[in-house]
Amino acid sequence: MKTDNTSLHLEKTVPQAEDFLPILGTDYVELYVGNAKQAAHYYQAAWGFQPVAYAGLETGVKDRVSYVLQQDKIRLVLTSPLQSGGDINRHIDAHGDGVKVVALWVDDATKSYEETTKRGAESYMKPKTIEDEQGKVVLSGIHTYGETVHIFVERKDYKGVFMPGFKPWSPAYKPEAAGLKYIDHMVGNVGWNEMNKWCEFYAKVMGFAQLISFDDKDISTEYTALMSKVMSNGNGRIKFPINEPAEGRKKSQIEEYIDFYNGAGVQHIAVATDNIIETVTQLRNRGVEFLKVPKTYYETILDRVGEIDEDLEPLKELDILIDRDDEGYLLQIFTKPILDRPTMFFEIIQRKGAQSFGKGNFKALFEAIEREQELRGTL
Ligand code: TYF
Ligand code: FE
Repeated sequence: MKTDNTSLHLEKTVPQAEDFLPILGTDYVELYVGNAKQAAHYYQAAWGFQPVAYAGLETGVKDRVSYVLQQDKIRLVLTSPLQSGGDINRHIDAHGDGVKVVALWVDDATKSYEETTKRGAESYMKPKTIEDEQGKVVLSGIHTYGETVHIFVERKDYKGVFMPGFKPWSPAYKPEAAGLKYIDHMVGNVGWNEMNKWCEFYAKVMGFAQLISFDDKDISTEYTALMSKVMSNGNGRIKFPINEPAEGRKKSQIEEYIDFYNGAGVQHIAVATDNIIETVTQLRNRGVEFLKVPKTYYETILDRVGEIDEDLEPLKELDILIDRDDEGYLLQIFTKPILDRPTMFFEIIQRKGAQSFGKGNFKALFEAIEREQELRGTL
């Protein structure tokens, strides 16, 4: 595996001025889960998310329940069915708990829908306006990989806590936040040889461009057994790496995901902090489990990344990984899968200039994942 610091650059296939899909940021991420009440408790207790809004029987919704949680700019919606049958149950049966919606915050949800569907996006939801005393929200949606969808959210005329249909939710239990700030990137796993198709989807349908952080010859199949490209929107606020499995010595972690998720889906959500030592200490104390790297990783790390602001000792203690590119360095760590199925996990990332994704850590990271696969007997 080569770990050279090939510079990261954006191939501007779409000049900023012509961005037909301006995105302000990630609006929310909705997971379909088996038991939203308990999932909400987990994200509060373990991750420090704060309760925001609720929809369910008490608000006149009969078939489902949703909890909205927030930490700084990161908003999660946890939704469970209240009845048998229907799309949510079917989604959970097929995939286990997982991300259904990656919602994107836009100024004009109608135009976002028109621009993307006319370029070939498959419609999920025609533009619709929902209203209450706090104002109105316009929503529209398109399909992406697997059963995942993007919903465009236009909320410039809305003052409420989340959106019409939800009421403020303020339970007495409010554990302290853990320093998570915003979603840095969200990664999709797609099937064999499907990476280019989905990268083209983001390029053609959504006007994204590829961030080049390495080229094909840098990828060694010995450890990685995957291929990955990063797609980014015009203003760089949205970054979607796309992985596909590759033939390696052992079963690709991407293939393991696809087997257990029953298809393509969101593999990891990377959340940014500006103090990773503090954040990871908090999360560990609250029961979040992270991948371990051999302590030998730290023996040569400073030769590879040079000087850093942090003391090495706490990073080593917490299994935090370090990488450098020509713009700076980054600190990152990965949780074990957060579900019983070996599917979704989280990454905690602190960027100190570097805009890449930790290529120099791939070998250590993938070996750590392989050790977990070994324990599961899925290699
Ligand atoms: O998002 C990324 O590209 C990094 C590295 O299966 C990575 O977080 C890539 C593939 C993967 C796990 C992590
Ligand atoms: Fe990542």
